[in-house]
Amino acid sequence: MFDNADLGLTTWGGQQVDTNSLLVTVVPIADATLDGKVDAHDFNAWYTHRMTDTYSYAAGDFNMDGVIDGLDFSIWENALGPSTADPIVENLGLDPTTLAALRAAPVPEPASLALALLTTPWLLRRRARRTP
Ligand SMILES: [Ca+2]
Ligand SMILES: [Ca+2]
Repeated sequence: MFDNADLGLTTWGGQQVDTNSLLVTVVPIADATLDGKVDAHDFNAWYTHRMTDTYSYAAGDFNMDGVIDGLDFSIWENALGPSTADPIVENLGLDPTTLAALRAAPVPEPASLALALLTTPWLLRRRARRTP
């Protein structure tokens, strides 16, 4: 249950509401914005009101202990979950299929390349001596 005095919504579920309305809904934990997902907007609600005394879930008091603090941040962070995004895909703009192909491609080891470069002249000299 949420106090619309904290949210300031004018409509809820297609009906008009005011600051005296109490809103009843089921939301994921740490969903301060009541939009059904936990994201940066919920963090912003917590960040804006951090280190203040309030029982407002919409302001970021996710454990409803009357203060918005690091415990509430931890609840938000845990609700956010581990990131499934690959930073290489995101930063370089590669599609996941191309990245998977690049990762699967064999890469010659530097030691093998150096050995090949060092022995090639010796092999060529040896072959030259054998040819009449
Ligand atoms: Ca949200
Ligand atoms: Ca709290």
